[in-house]
Amino acid sequence: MILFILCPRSECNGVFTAKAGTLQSLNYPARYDNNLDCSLIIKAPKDSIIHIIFDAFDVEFGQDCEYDYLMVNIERNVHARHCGNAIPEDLSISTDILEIAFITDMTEVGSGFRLSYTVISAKGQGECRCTL
Ligand SMILES: [Ca+2]
Repeated sequence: MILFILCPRSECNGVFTAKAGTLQSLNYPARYDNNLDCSLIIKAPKDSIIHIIFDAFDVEFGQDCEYDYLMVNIERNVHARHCGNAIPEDLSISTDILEIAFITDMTEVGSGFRLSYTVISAKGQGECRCTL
Protein backbone atom coordinates (compact mmCIF):
# COMPACT_ATOMS: atom_id res chain seq x y z
CA MET A 1 0.00 0.00 0.00
CA ILE A 2 2.72 2.49 0.87
CA LEU A 3 4.43 1.91 -2.44
CA PHE A 4 1.19 2.63 -4.24
CA ILE A 5 0.79 5.97 -2.44
CA LEU A 6 4.33 7.05 -3.26
CA CYS A 7 3.99 6.27 -6.96
CA PRO A 8 3.61 9.38 -9.12
CA ARG A 9 -0.02 9.77 -10.17
CA SER A 10 -0.31 9.26 -13.90
CA GLU A 11 -2.75 12.18 -14.33
CA CYS A 12 -0.04 14.59 -13.27
CA ASN A 13 2.33 13.56 -16.07
CA GLY A 14 1.87 14.05 -19.76
CA VAL A 15 3.25 15.14 -23.09
CA PHE A 16 1.25 17.76 -24.98
CA THR A 17 1.72 18.18 -28.70
CA ALA A 18 -1.33 20.31 -29.55
CA LYS A 19 -0.64 23.88 -30.72
CA ALA A 20 -2.60 25.25 -27.79
CA GLY A 21 -3.94 23.92 -24.54
CA THR A 22 -4.59 24.35 -20.87
CA LEU A 23 -2.49 22.70 -18.17
CA GLN A 24 -3.42 22.57 -14.52
CA SER A 25 -2.40 20.94 -11.30
CA LEU A 26 -3.92 17.66 -10.23
CA ASN A 27 -7.46 18.14 -8.82
CA TYR A 28 -7.60 21.82 -9.83
CA PRO A 29 -9.55 23.89 -8.73
CA ALA A 30 -9.70 21.64 -5.68
CA ARG A 31 -6.51 21.34 -3.67
CA TYR A 32 -3.59 19.36 -5.02
CA ASP A 33 -2.12 16.36 -3.22
CA ASN A 34 0.97 16.05 -1.07
CA ASN A 35 4.09 14.30 -2.37
CA LEU A 36 3.59 15.12 -6.03
CA ASP A 37 6.34 14.97 -8.61
CA CYS A 38 4.60 15.95 -11.82
CA SER A 39 5.98 16.62 -15.25
CA LEU A 40 3.93 18.23 -18.00
CA ILE A 41 5.87 18.54 -21.23
CA ILE A 42 4.89 20.75 -24.15
CA LYS A 43 6.44 19.43 -27.33
CA ALA A 44 6.39 21.81 -30.29
CA PRO A 45 7.82 21.62 -33.81
CA LYS A 46 11.35 22.93 -34.36
CA ASP A 47 11.70 26.73 -34.53
CA SER A 48 8.76 27.40 -32.27
CA ILE A 49 8.00 29.99 -29.67
CA ILE A 50 6.01 28.70 -26.72
CA HIS A 51 3.86 31.32 -25.06
CA ILE A 52 2.55 30.70 -21.54
CA ILE A 53 -0.08 32.64 -19.63
CA PHE A 54 -0.83 31.77 -16.02
CA ASP A 55 -4.53 32.19 -15.07
CA ALA A 56 -4.37 31.04 -11.46
CA PHE A 57 -1.67 30.31 -8.95
CA ASP A 58 -1.92 29.16 -5.33
CA VAL A 59 1.04 27.09 -4.17
CA GLU A 60 2.43 26.77 -0.64
CA PHE A 61 4.93 29.58 -0.12
CA GLY A 62 8.51 29.18 1.08
CA GLN A 63 11.28 31.79 1.10
CA ASP A 64 13.20 29.81 -1.49
CA CYS A 65 10.17 27.92 -2.79
CA GLU A 66 11.54 24.93 -0.93
CA TYR A 67 8.16 23.35 -0.02
CA ASP A 68 5.85 23.23 -3.03
CA TYR A 69 6.82 24.79 -6.35
CA LEU A 70 6.29 24.97 -10.05
CA MET A 71 9.35 24.98 -12.28
CA VAL A 72 9.55 25.99 -15.90
CA ASN A 73 12.38 23.96 -17.43
CA ILE A 74 13.86 24.61 -20.85
CA GLU A 75 16.03 21.84 -22.23
CA ARG A 76 16.54 20.45 -18.73
CA ASN A 77 17.64 23.81 -17.31
CA VAL A 78 15.53 25.59 -14.73
CA HIS A 79 14.19 28.77 -16.32
CA ALA A 80 11.94 29.83 -13.42
CA ARG A 81 10.73 28.53 -10.08
CA HIS A 82 7.49 29.79 -8.54
CA CYS A 83 5.53 29.42 -5.30
CA GLY A 84 3.10 31.51 -3.26
CA ASN A 85 0.03 33.39 -4.47
CA ALA A 86 1.39 35.84 -7.03
CA ILE A 87 0.45 34.90 -10.57
CA PRO A 88 3.72 34.44 -12.51
CA GLU A 89 4.35 36.72 -15.48
CA ASP A 90 3.63 35.55 -19.02
CA LEU A 91 6.49 33.78 -20.77
CA SER A 92 7.51 33.65 -24.41
CA ILE A 93 10.37 31.27 -25.03
CA SER A 94 12.05 30.08 -28.23
CA THR A 95 12.19 26.34 -27.71
CA ASP A 96 10.61 23.14 -28.95
CA ILE A 97 10.43 21.45 -25.55
CA LEU A 98 9.22 23.11 -22.38
CA GLU A 99 8.55 21.28 -19.13
CA ILE A 100 6.26 22.41 -16.35
CA ALA A 101 7.32 20.46 -13.27
CA PHE A 102 5.17 20.58 -10.14
CA ILE A 103 6.66 19.34 -6.88
CA THR A 104 4.93 19.21 -3.51
CA ASP A 105 6.10 18.15 -0.07
CA MET A 106 4.28 16.18 2.64
CA THR A 107 2.20 18.94 4.29
CA GLU A 108 0.15 22.04 3.34
CA VAL A 109 -1.58 22.27 -0.01
CA GLY A 110 -3.22 24.98 -2.12
CA SER A 111 -5.53 25.08 -5.11
CA GLY A 112 -2.53 24.88 -7.45
CA PHE A 113 -2.17 26.40 -10.88
CA ARG A 114 -3.80 26.72 -14.23
CA LEU A 115 -2.09 28.04 -17.34
CA SER A 116 -2.74 28.17 -21.04
CA TYR A 117 -0.12 27.84 -23.71
CA THR A 118 0.11 28.51 -27.41
CA VAL A 119 2.79 27.43 -29.85
CA ILE A 120 3.78 29.96 -32.49
CA SER A 121 6.04 29.15 -35.42
CA ALA A 122 9.11 31.37 -35.37
CA LYS A 123 10.05 30.12 -38.83
CA GLY A 124 6.73 31.17 -40.34
CA GLN A 125 7.18 34.71 -39.11
CA GLY A 126 10.62 34.87 -40.72
CA GLU A 127 9.33 33.57 -44.05
CA CYS A 128 6.57 36.13 -44.01
CA ARG A 129 9.10 38.98 -43.75
CA CYS A 130 11.21 37.54 -46.60
CA THR A 131 8.36 37.69 -49.10
CA LEU A 132 7.67 41.39 -48.50
CA1 LIG B 1 3.16 21.48 0.66
